Amino acid sequence: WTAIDRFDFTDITYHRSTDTGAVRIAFDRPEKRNAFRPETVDELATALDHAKRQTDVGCVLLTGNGPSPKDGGWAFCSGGDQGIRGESGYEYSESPRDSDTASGEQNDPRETSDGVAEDAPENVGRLHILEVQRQIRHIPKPVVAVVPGWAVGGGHSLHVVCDLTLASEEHAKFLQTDPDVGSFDGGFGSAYLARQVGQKKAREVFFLGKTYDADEAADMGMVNDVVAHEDLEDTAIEWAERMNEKSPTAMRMLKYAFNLDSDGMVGQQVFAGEATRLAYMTDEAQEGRDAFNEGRDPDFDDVPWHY
Ligand code: 1HA
Repeated sequence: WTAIDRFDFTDITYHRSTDTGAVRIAFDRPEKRNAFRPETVDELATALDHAKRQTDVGCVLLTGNGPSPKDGGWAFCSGGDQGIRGESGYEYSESPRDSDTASGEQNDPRETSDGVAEDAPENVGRLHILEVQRQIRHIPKPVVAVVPGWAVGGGHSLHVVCDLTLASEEHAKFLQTDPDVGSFDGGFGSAYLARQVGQKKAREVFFLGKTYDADEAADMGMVNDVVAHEDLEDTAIEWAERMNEKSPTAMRMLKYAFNLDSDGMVGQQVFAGEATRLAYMTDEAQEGRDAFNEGRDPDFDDVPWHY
């Protein structure tokens, strides 16, 4: 792996495989079981957006660094950081508003009379993790959840949203605590989980809050494979290699086809966008474009009505 160091990430690490065409994005707060705070989610969004744009990268591995220096525990992600949850949501550790006013500097022309820069992001107390879920759904390449330990709460929902899940035999554990902490992922985390494991089992996951080990999660249908902890990352790379050998267009269309069923008209829009991209590459579409630009009627006479 080579570190992609153009970003100044503090809460995640971001690497690119030197020879596989894969990137590895990892939560890097092991002492908190890789819980995410607003900064973590913003970094994740940036890394996923970057990964999306790399036309020679065919697979994203999403994982959690470990073990914890405190107690040796492993985690994929334990969801929202409960320690920074304010009265109306999750808060940035240093509010841009607070730091601006605290600095006492009043000379920035962007600042209003109360010393707050007009374009400074406000501490809106919100985790944009659902946007990250949508990024994972829509990134045109497979995203693999590589689960070395706990996948809990919003971390559990992230693994559910990923295209594939690979779990550590010894350390992976799956648990939904949302209703214990007054939270509820009423979107993919629950409804899409039900499509994976069935309604009764999904309701059990949320309503009983049992902990499942890797084998139980695989039997349930929400984990694709279970491997020895020491083989976890090598297996993930093998999967990435395997997927990278396939036709990029076919893989993209398949991912969007699988999504369509549960994405409604947004799914149709994404799938149709890809169909348009393919159609634009034909002589037929280019004749339409050229005719317009040349101010003449299009000539589709040679285009067969395929059946
Ligand atoms: O559901 C959503 C959302 C839904 C819709 C829209 C947005 C959403 C945004 C977020 C979420 C959520 O993620 S809600 C669910 C939030 N997460 C949790 O409720 C999990 C809380 N953690 C645990 O249940 C347990 O810690 C654990 C099962 C993950 C691990 O247990 P273990 O191995 O016994 O370790 P433990 O001693 O509990 O934890 C180790 C350290 O990590 C502790 O810190 P320390 O005492 O050493 O200082 C612990 O406090 C910390 N830690 C673990 N999880 C979190 C955490 N700190 C902050 N936030 C955490 N989530």
